Amino acid sequence: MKLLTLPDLGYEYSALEPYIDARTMEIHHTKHHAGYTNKANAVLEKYPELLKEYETPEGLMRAWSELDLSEPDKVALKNNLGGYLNHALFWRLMDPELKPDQTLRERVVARFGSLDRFKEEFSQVAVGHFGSGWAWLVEDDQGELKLYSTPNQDSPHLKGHKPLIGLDVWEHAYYLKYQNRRPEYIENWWQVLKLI
Ligand code: MN3
Repeated sequence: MKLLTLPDLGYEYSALEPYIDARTMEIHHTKHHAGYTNKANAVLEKYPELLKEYETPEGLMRAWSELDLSEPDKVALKNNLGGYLNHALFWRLMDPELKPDQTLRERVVARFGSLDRFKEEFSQVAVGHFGSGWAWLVEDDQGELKLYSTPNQDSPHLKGHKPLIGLDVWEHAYYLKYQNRRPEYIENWWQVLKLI
């Protein structure tokens, strides 16, 4: 793999208005996501062998627990590579041009009973997560769909799980528009989630 580059959103910062405001999107992408990208690269530049050994950032994240780095660098890589990957997925899920994934939708309905029931359960996980973190729908190592939250920028890849849907519940994702009203942000987020 190569050093990371901040991915383009592929759509305007204003494209998710009124549910997510343009100013929040711009700061989130150009400051937060860029910061995770740069800080992950700062670690990778110290350990160029990682770039040779791992083909993808996801593969590197999955192998994180076994990496032989100094403790501060290891923690920095978990936080910042996690932040890089989590946000790259998050932007893609909300791309107004994204076509819904019918296969995933059918799997979700089979697993949770209905799309509405899935949204309710996912929202409960997101609302109930204490502090900064993410709510996830993942495919676990047995191929099962699961819901849970992770603290900070911890990636489901750390558990060997494939993240399918992720919702950023850090205050930086919603505070300008919603202040402390996380449940309202989450309820509105379903309007901009295009994957299912
Ligand atoms: Mn964020």
